[in-house]
Amino acid sequence: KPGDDDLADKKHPFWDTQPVPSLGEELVVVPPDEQGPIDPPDIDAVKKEPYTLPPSFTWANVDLDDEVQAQELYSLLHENYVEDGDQMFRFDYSVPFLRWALQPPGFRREWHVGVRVAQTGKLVAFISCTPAELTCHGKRVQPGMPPSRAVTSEENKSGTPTDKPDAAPDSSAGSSSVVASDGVEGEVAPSKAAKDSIVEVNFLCVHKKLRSKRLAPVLIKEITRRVNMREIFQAAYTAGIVLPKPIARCRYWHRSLNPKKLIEVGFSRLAPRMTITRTLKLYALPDTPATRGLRPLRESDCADCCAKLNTFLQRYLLTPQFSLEEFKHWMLPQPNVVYSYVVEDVETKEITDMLSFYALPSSILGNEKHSTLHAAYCYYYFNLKTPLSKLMTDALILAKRADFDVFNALDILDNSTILKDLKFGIGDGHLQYYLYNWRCTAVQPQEVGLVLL
Ligand code: NHW
Repeated sequence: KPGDDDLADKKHPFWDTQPVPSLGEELVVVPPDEQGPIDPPDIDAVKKEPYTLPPSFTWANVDLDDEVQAQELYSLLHENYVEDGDQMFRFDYSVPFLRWALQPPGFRREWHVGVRVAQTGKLVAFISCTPAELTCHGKRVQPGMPPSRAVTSEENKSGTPTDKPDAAPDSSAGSSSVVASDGVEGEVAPSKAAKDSIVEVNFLCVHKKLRSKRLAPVLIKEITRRVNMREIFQAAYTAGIVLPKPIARCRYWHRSLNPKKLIEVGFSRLAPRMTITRTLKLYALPDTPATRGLRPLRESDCADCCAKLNTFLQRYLLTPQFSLEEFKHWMLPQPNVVYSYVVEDVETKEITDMLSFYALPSSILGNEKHSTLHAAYCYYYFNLKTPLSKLMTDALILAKRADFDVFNALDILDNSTILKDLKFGIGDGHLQYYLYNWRCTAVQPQEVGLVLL
């Protein structure tokens, strides 16, 4: 997601009306008792009818189980989603990736919000969200909720139930919400399971031909309304641009795996006084991982690994917590989507470490030789025994072996301790983290434990 600080000094006619801290607001130290919702939850104030779109457009939920609709969303994003500042690359999320990203436990089809041209049916805009559990400065981001339902190592050891109740039964079927002819749910029963969550918002996209017409604020208000209808009043999201107001400002770092191709497509440049031969040597990696006992994550590892990951993530000030069902969804390997490995101690059989990365290619715009940049992105890990530099080197080797051209990581988690040693170079953009309707002290990148796709 490209960096762009230009908006920082501008007025924000839309965002200035929303429950977010303003850009001028000081978030260096927000006292604990002032951390929490900006607007109190008020279900009665939630508008019951969808927001009005400009004439000739209609709301239409996108059903990713439907091949045609999944392909339509893919095409909208393939042609119109995030580009880098120089317009050389554009994210190219695959259909299986979109299904993975948008259909976790508890997902709702009404939160896959599309806008179509009424006459032609063409999909021209989209926004989505999925439920998640988030902790910020040790506090659940969702007021008045019982303590975490997520499983931790301590709970796991003491044998307490390790999973939250099933997600709302109607979550994947979409059948219990009354869907009107314009594709918007009518009457909505509050869902108990969903109330435990906040939402993570992603894939906001408006067709290039419809930009700067204030459609984005309508999409954001409509998804907010649909989430509020489920009695959820907080959200998390990231963006390359500066909006009111980031809770964290992070940077992407890039580790070349296929330096020749990266140079050919203009992703990187030959460093001064470097030849291509020396560059290839600099970034060369062994063929096989070095850590004994490293193997793909299996279903039978999940209860243990979920608990260990949740406990590990509690070191960070902004962090998700996963139920077992969510962990399985997000971590179990899927080719070309998500890759997860564990280290099993060869003597004790105990799992001591986990690493994962996800596959997010970018289209290469206007290059005759190459059309796709295969990028792996560092995802969640825990390391209870293996040093992080060794674990991450294995991640690089595995990504290289799976034919990725570059391995990307943010300076979140403990990543900044190893990035330079592992020959990552800093990218030119920032990635801002935001919370909607939640005021709290801003955090440093190394205090962020949340990865959004
Ligand atoms: S960030 C990726 C966003 N998508 C892209 O960059 C794709 C390419 N760009 C586009 O499609 C990951 C358009 O440029 C978009 C804006 C649609 C971005 N977040 O319609 P107008 C996410 O998906 C504000 C939030 O004329 P446009 C996270 C902008 O500041 N706001 O612009 C999404 C201005 O408001 P202001 C953004 O260029 C999180 C207004 O939109 C934004 O035609 C969403 C202008 O609208 C962005 N990335 O369309 C928030 N980009 O006040 C979720 C621009 O400054 C909030 N804007 O005048 C929580 C909701 C749920 C709450 C639940 C309780």
